[in-house]
Amino acid sequence: MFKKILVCNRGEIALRIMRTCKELGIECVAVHAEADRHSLHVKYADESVCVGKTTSAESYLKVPNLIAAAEITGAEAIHPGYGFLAENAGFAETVIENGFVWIGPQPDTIRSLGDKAAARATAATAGVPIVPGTGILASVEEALAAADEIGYPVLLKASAGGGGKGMRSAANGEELQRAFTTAANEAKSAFGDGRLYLEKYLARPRHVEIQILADSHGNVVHLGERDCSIQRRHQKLVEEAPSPAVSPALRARMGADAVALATLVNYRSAGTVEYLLDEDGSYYFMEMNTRIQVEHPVTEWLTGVDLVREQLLVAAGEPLDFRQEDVTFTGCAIECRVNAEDPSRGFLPGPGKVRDFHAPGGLGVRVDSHLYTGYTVPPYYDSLLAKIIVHGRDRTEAIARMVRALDESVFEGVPTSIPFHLAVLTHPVFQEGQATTRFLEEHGAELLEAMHVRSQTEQA
Ligand code: MV4
Repeated sequence: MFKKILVCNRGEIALRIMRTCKELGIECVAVHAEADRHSLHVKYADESVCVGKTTSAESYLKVPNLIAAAEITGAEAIHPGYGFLAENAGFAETVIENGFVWIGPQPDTIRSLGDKAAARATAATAGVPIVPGTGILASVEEALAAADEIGYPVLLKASAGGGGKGMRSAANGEELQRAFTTAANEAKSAFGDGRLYLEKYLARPRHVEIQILADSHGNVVHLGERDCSIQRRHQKLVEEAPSPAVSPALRARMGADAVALATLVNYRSAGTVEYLLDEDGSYYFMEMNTRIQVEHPVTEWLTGVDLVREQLLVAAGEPLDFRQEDVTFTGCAIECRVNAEDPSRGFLPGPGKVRDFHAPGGLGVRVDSHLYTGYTVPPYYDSLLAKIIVHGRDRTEAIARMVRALDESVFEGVPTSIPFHLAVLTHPVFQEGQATTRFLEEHGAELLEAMHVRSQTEQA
C-alpha cells in the first residue's frame, strides 16, 4: 500500500478521501488555493502545498503545480476526487508519465468513455440497451432522416458533452433544423468539438445509476443502484438507494449490464454506469462516469463497502477481496446536498461567513462536510456546504429521519437549500416514490408554496 498520497481536491471530498487514508495508515498531502488557506482539508492533512491564487483555473486545475506538489512531498499516488481534473485523461496521463500512480481508471478508458457517442457504441457492443438513435451526425439532412425513422420528439446531444451540456430537443423537423445549428455551435464553443448524435427523447425517465468496482485482475462487481431523479439544471439535489422503481430482478439485469460494459473496456477503479429508466421499466445506457461520485455514501451505507478504500487498494494492484454474491443491501439511504443557495430566489448562491454551524447527529445520520463555525464560504468554487446522509430500515423511516436531521441542522449566516429539501421530502409524489427527472418542472410551484408556508409557520 502507498505510504503517502496527494489529494488534488478541496472541500468535503478531500476530507472524505483523507479519512480513509488515515484508517489505512496512509499519509496525506493536501493542495489548496490561497483562498482555501483556512480550509478544513488543509488542517486535516499531514502536509499541505499552496498551488495557486484563488480561481480553480489558477489553482486546482494547474497541472504543473499539482505534479510539483507530489514531487516535493514524496507522494506516490494522486487521488483526484470529483470535479476539477477527475475525468481529464490528459492529467491522468501526466500523472503516470511523471512516475505517480493514478487513483482511477486508465487514461485511455477515461478518454473513450468521455466521448459519449463512442461510449454509446461500446455499450451496445457489450449488450447494454441504448436509446434508439444514431452515431455521429455528418449533416442536418442525416439528422432529419434519422428522426423520421425514429419518430419525434428527439434529443440532440454533444458527443463531447455529458451531464446535460449541449443538449437540444426537437418536436418536429423545423425545430430539429434550428436545434442542430445551435447545439453544434454551443458544443463547439464549450468543448471545442461540435460533433452531435441523436436519440429518441424519453418523456419522463428516472435517472438510475449503478456503482461498479473493478480491479486489475479482471474482477468486476456492482454495488446496486442510486436513484438521482431529483435534479435541477442537471445538478443532483437528492439521491437515494435502493430506487423505489427497481426490483431485485431489474437490479440484477442493470448490474450485470454495468459489469459487462466495465469488463469490455477493461475498467479499473470505482465507476458509475448511468441509465435512463423509462416508465415502462425499460432502461437505457446514458453515460459512464469514471470518478468517485458525490453521492457515493448512499451506496456505502447499504453495502458497508468503503468505496475510497477500494479505489486505493485496486490502484495499488490488490485484487477485490469480495465477490458479487458477497454484496448485500440493507435498508434505505437518502442523501441531501445542502448548498449555499437560496431556493426561494431561484437558488441564488450566497457565499459568506458561517456564523454558527451545527451538524445533525443521532442514529442513522452521516454528515460529510468541511464546514466549521467561523469558516467563510468562498465564491470561487461549487456551493456544496454539506452532504447529509441518513439510513433507515425502510424508506419511510429514512425520509422521517432526513426531515428530523434537516430540522436540527444549523447553518447560520448563509442561505441553504434545506427549505427546498424539506419541501421535496414531504411532497406526496416523492413520498410515493413516483418522482422522475421532470419532478421540478411538474411540481416546482407546489414546492415553492410549501417552502413559503413552512417559513411563515416558523416565524409565527
Ligand atoms: C435524455 C433524456 C431523455 N431522453 N436522453 C440529461 C443529462 C445527460 N446525461 C442526459 N440527460 C437526459 N438524456 C433521452 N434520450 C433526458 C435527460 C435529462 C435528465 C437525465 C437525468 C437526470 C436529469 C435529467 C433532466 C433533464 C433531462
